[in-house]
Amino acid sequence: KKVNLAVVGATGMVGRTFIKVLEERNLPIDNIYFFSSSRSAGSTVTFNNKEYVVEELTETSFDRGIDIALFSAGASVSEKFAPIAASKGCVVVDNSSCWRMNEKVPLVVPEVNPQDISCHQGIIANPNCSTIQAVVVLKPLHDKYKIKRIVYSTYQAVSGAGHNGYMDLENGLKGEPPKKFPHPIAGNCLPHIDSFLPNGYTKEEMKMVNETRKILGDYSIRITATTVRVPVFNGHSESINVEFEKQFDLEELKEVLRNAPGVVVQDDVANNVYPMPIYASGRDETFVGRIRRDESVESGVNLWVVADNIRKGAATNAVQIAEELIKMWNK
Ligand code: 11C
Repeated sequence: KKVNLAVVGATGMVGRTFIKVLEERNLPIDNIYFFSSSRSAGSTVTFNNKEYVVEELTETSFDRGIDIALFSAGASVSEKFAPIAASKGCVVVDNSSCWRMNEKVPLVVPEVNPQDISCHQGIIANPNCSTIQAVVVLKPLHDKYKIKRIVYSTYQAVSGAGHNGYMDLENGLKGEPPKKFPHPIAGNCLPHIDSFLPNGYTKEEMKMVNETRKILGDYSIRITATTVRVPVFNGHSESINVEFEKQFDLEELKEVLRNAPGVVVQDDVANNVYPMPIYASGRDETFVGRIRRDESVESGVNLWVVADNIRKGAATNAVQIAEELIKMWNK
């Protein structure tokens, strides 16, 4: 069966990447529609060499037999329009933070918990970018060695903050003051992503804690996080310290990661080989390296994990969810 597909938030950074990834992966699409806020409506996008006019998103946008809608237009748009779309029989794959922790909404990374897709009630949430790349690597290790505790420290690119974040770095490198971030990002690090919560953590940090547990389906894992914006244009990097319940052999652990879906091991320090954001940018895989035993605990490992936050961290993951849905329908 071919599907009718919609992209909501078609003109944003993730929206444009949706279009690229949809072209590359060649989904069985019958009709495709592009929506945005009234501000960008009327502009055009090109999909498979054909021009489409971006329509304003309204309450009647989904009254035309749309099977799947990929949303990336912010949490308030998702909050209002995802239930409307779902009520018309459309399955929403939502990239915002709005529905992720809702008990009725599966939070899915296809390499990790594809089985959760089948429980959807019209909305499937796409996790936060920094969570996605972490769990792709952690899932096979959790299955084999059972994770007890995770310490995340992130080095996140400005593209995660959208076009305005990107421009703050570009203009900051020319000496201009920031507009998006509260401080200059060029030549700087900001230990501050999203807003601060009463517990002193940022929302980004708590997303990593809560989403990781939900996706791995294990609320016994203890997790803490520090998330930092760094002057990198695209590609998030993460230092992940993991403590296991079981003992492990380091060579075997590396082999587990080499065999993990969506994971590429880049770990040859003698030749200066390790993952880096400038090379992960534009790719769909998650890269892991600097794999070494944490000698301060009984059974622990340190990992360096890098991925393209706009592709695997957002657009690619959402399109993979759509592919899984289509597979399910065509069974
Ligand atoms: C960042 N992770 O890098 C954020 C962007 O919850 O979808 C994505 C925010 C989200 O700034």
